[in-house]
Order: sequence, then structure tokens, then C-alpha cells
Amino acid sequence: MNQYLKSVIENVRAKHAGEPEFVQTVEEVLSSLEPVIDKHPEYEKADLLNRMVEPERMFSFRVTWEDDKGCWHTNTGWRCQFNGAIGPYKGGLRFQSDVYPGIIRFLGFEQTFKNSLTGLPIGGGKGGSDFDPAGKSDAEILRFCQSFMQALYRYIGPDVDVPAGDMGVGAREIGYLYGEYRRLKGAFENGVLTGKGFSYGGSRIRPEATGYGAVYYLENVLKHEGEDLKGKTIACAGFGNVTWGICKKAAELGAKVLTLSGPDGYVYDPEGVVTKEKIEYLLEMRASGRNRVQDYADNFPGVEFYPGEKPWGVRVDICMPSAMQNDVRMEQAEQIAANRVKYYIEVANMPTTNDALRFLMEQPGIIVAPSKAVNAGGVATSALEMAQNSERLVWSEEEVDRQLRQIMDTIYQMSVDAAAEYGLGYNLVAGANIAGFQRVADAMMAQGPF
Ligand code: 2IT
Repeated sequence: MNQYLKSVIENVRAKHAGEPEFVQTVEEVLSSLEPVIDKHPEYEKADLLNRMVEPERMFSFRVTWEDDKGCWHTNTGWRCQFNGAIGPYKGGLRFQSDVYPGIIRFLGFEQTFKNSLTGLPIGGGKGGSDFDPAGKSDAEILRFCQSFMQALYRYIGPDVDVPAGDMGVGAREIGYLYGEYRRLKGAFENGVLTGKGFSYGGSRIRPEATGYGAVYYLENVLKHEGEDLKGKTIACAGFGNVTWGICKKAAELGAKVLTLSGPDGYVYDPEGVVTKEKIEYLLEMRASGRNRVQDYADNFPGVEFYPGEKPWGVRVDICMPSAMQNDVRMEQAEQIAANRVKYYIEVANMPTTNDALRFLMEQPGIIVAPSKAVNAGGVATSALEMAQNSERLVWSEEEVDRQLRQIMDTIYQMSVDAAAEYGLGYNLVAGANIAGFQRVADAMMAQGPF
């Protein structure tokens, strides 16, 4: 391996030994960049890679909130402003009990490359808290969000850093966070957060965008193989906003999602999550805060529930891991290969361990697409929300959807072209890493030391 690349990876391993998710994403991305680094010795001279793996700024803050019984609790909040070379920091907030700096750092790093791929002027950022929203009342969520924003509001702004949602942060939380920001600043400030409700500056299609974008990307992959979505079966994971969007668009295009999952196991619906009633029920499951996928099987006849299991052993045409990081490990990857699944389309951020990803990419019959390209429609539509807010305009559903589709087609094509340019063949994973890297690298080289 290129000596400079190797030394950067070793630095990260040594410095972040307690943050395996961050080490994993750095190894995955940097190993794709070898031909680029070989070709550009000036990057080593500028120490570009060590700069790229170091966030520009990352901070933590205390978040104290009062529960419904009058007891106070203290959580930690984080914001990582990873890379602002191509635009204001942009990325979601994740509220989940297992959040710690390694999760925020890995997500911020991924976000930098993903945002670059969209072709829009957004830098990479991420934040969140180890607060667990499960089982909390609406009033508790409100008080937590208000306290979180009281600590964060000084450090964000429409030209500085524009947070959005991620796991545990949906439209309700964004509403509460935004209300507190507006109260503290006494200004609307172009909406400052994305994923807002439509009545106060949110964009049409933003709730659907990550799932729709993933399906639009998938259509490009299928087209390359001379196929389309009609009659295809899909295994998804999770049952949140992203999976909901996939189900909705897949159903519209004649495909069906057969599996959903949750912390309690997975469900298999032989008819597919295709009716309006079933698709809308996912929203109810999320709003209930129960975090249980078994509810779906209890509610619809003919659906089987498999407690404690993952859906990756089910025979389908397409796997779309859309729940969370490291959901697919070697064991699941082997099942997927044994089932002769042709399309492995990552959706969640880093849903595959590096060894499993390498294994799947080496299988001759499997096409692998990486999450940072596939799920980029979410943040791209956030950037469209920012554009509408700063223009003080509202675009129609058709207009946002048209732009989303175009962005996804371009991301796919850029990835294909980047891999081909470096002699890597049809490699969507390396292509996305190279194309995402190139734009940020050019901007950083142009701006001097930072
Ligand atoms: O992982 C992601 O891209 C997101 N959670 C969305 C970020 C955004 O700013 O819309």
C-alpha cells in the first residue's frame, strides 16, 4: 500500500483506538483512494489526508432536562464540524443511548464525502446526544430539545452549520429544536435547521427523500444490468423514515419490500409492504415510540415475526440494509451470497463491516452500492430546503422530486466515471469514495492550510 496512506491509517488507528466505527470508515474510504494518492504526490506534501481525518472542530456540551416526575437528568451533546471546505457544515443529529464521540466522528467523516457527492455547496457535520428518546413523553422530548438547543445555538447558523435529523430526531424534534433556536435568536434565520415541517420552511419531499433517492439510485444500477424494478423483491431493515420512503417508492414502481426489522427481530410479509395502509402504519409504529417491529406482524394477517433475528437470510432479489451501522457482518454476508442475491444496496450509514463489504464485493454475481452515494438524496434535499429558505421560495413537489432524481442520477454517473478513470472497472464503492474525495481535496488545496 502507498506509504503515505498507510501512515495516515496507522495514525488514526493509534489515536482513535477506542472509536472502532471511526477507524472502520477511515480504513474503508482511504483504501479506495490509493490510485488517487499515487497519482497526486502534492497531496502528501500538503499533508491533505491527515487534515481530512481531523475534524475542523468538535465539541461536547451538557444537556440537563427535567422529567415528568420533576427529576433532573444530565446527558452529553456533541457537534462535530468535520469539514467546511465546500460549504457550511451540514449533517444530522442522532439521539440514541449508544451515541459517543466515535459515532459522531464516523458519521461526520462519512457526511463530508457524501455531501461532496451531491454536487451541492454543503460541508460535513454531525451531532447528537446519548439521550434515549424511547419511552419518553412528548413533554420530556420538548424539554430535552430546548435544553439541547440552549447549548448549541451559538455555534450554528445558516452560513455556519445547519443541523438536521438522524436516528431519534424526526419532524417533532426538529420542530422543538427550531422553536427554541428562534426564541433565543429572535430571528427566523433562513430556517437554520432542515427537515422542518412544511408550514414553517420545510421542503416538499424531504421526509421521503432518503428512501426515494435510494430507489432512484437503485434504478440506475438495475438499468446498467438491463433490468428494472417491476416484480423485484427487496429485503429492508428498520421501519423508520428511510425504510418508509423505500417502501413507498418501491411499491409505486412495482417492486415490493418483504422484510422490516427492529431491535426485537424482523418481520416477513409475503405480500410486501405495498398497500397505503401498511406503508402508513410504519409512521404510526415510529410515532408510538415503542420501537417494536412485532407490532407490524400483530396488526396485519399473514405476516411472520422472527424474534431476535435479522432479515438477511431471506431470499430476495435486492438487499437494502436501511437500519443502522454494522447490521451486516460476515455471517449475514455469507447468507446473502449463498442466497444468490444480485443487488446489495447499502442505505444506512456504514451498514456493513469492512470484512463483510470486501467479501460481498469479491462475489462475482453481486453488485454492491455504497451508502454514502445511495442515501445522499436525504442531505441533498436538505440542501434544496436551504436553497428555498434563502430564496424565500417554496418549490412544488414535482420540482423537488425532479431535482432529487437528477442529483441521484449524477451521483451514480460520477461514481461510475471516477472508478473507470482510475482503472477500477465498475466499482461503485471506490468510485463514490474517489468522486467525493476529489471535490473536497480540490477545495482544500485551493484554500491553503486549514
Ligand atoms: O445521514 C444523513 O445524511 C442525514 N442524517 C441527513 C443529514 C441532513 O443534513 O439532511
